[in-house]
Amino acid sequence: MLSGDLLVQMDAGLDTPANDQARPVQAGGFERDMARALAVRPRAISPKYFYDAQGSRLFDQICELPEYYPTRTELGILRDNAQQVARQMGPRAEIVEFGAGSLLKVRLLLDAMDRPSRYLPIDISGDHLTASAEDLSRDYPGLQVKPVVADYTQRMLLPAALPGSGQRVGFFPGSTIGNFTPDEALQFLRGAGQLLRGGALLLGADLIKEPALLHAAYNDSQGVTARFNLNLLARANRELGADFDLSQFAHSAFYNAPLQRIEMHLVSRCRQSIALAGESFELAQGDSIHTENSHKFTVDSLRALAARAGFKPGPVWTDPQGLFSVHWLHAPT
Ligand code: AVJ
Repeated sequence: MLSGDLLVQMDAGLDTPANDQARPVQAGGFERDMARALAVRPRAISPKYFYDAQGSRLFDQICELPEYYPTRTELGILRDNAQQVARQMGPRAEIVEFGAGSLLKVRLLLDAMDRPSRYLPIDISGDHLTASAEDLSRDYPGLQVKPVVADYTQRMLLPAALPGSGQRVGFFPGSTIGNFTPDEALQFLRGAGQLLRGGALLLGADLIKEPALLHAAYNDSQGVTARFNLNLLARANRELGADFDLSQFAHSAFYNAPLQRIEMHLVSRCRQSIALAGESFELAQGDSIHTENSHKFTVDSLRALAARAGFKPGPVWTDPQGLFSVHWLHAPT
């Protein structure tokens, strides 16, 4: 059953540092942040702007690439351990998904669970969310599906627990936690701990590995990741009337070992100036715009981070090659 109205939240007016970043990404935020990205040193923008319709399509293609192991590895871990995960959840549990991307992943959970009570997918994109929620609802007639349009990096509130429901379980797959800086990750986890009080968080985290494997995953031979990265500039041209010449920017992705993260950049191939928001921005040859960090973890570093946010680490599941990890984390009581 798709429950009545769509719960829409902007922000609760609380003073988190990045608060202004998150309001309707659609309205004004992108133009201001893109202009700021070109004005600050080092030049940098949040990876959340990758995901317009075209960017989301390209991301789906990334997930199918032979070199991009995280998606299929995490799916394999969830499939192989669905019974154990379902046992942790217990009867009538409610799932709160942060960034309702892959309905495939939550289906693996729902199929194994004992009478799930409700599914609350949280996403910034309302259109996408409503369509996905309707699809899922059709396939799980006994399940209440209640989409929440919100930016989960901001403080937010959830509907009260249903009478007779089991524990509330957060689901944050895909190693999206890796997009945050360590401080932002801590802040996110603290917020999630409050929303999930007394329940748990099921979290996917990509693991540190041989740099060549990481490099290949972000430099695929078909160039899909490069198109995904460059789509940020194409989006700025489409939505903001900017004049980026995509052929004059190179995709760059590398593993920064000391900081344990993949960095993606767009590097200017020449000296050029960009018109955006009534201003002009100069780039020298070799100047980069930092577009994404994707932090990698060890099982222990992830558990230590979660513990700092008040979670009590529980079981961890990995694949036989140790590429990816899925963590059960008990929320504070
Ligand atoms: C969705 C953030 C987990 O960091 O691997 C894939 C995004 N960027 N290829 C990741 C991404 C380039 C992805 N996350």
